Amino acid sequence: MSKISRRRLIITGLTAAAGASGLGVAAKLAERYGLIPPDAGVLYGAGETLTYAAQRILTRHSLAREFSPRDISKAPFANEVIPSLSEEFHRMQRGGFADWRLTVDGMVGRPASFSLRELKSFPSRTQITLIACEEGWSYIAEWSGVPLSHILDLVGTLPHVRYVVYRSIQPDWWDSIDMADALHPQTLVTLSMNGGELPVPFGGPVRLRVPRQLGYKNIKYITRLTLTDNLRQFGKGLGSGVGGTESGYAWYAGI
Ligand SMILES: Nc1nc2c(c(=O)[nH]1)N[C@H]1C(S)=C(S)[C@@H](COP(=O)(O)O)O[C@H]1N2
Ligand SMILES: [Mo]
Repeated sequence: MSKISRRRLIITGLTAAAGASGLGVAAKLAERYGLIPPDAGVLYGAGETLTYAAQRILTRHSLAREFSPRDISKAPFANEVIPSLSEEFHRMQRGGFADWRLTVDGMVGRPASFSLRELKSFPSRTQITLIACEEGWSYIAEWSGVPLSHILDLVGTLPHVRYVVYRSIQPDWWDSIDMADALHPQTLVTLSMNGGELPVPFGGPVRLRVPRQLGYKNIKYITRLTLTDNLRQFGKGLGSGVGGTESGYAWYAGI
């Protein structure tokens, strides 16, 4: 069966099942095709599964909208960082983040740890996109950085990997994305904003920008990427920390 007709079949099936016999059947279909988000069955259950599965089938390759330079917000809003940054962070900040490392481990062929200088030497992509907080505000900015896919190529992901877990220097702030988002060209290990250094309030020196998902998936002060085939071993096993599922927000926050 061709890819398109298989896709159409799955989505028709999901929609019909949700309409006719309720979301439970849709969830069963999604399970058969490996489209279950890690927080399904907890707060959102079948409804979340349907959203995630439908988006994955329909928009796997779609791009988040990119804007033109005149759309860039004059006064971008930096959300308050809670808890405040540690003394370790400020020590590195005083040293121009020369000691900052991004460690990549888990299901990779060649675990690695990159300095900021190394990250800056990698191929870079620049894009003007919108970031939207679930609490209602949004702004548009230009972000540059290394496509996450490039870093994954460097370390070599193992065949059965399913998620990238990304962690911040703030231990409670971590999240994860599936490989469709991890390999997506707009998912950036972000190092710069509006043409300059990425300011600390906006997540500098290193932030993960996932422009196809809501603000809380865009974790600031990234220090570690872990490739895995299951999320149960991280935190409460729901795929994210205080910014996401542990506070009742959906793991998949596609926009
Ligand atoms: N490490 C860390 N990452 C974080 C947060 C945070 O407090 N700490 N806040 C999140 C939330 S809830 C949102 S909406 C966005 C806000 O991004 P902004 O400050 O660029 O507006 O960052 C996300 N990433
Ligand atoms: Mo947010």
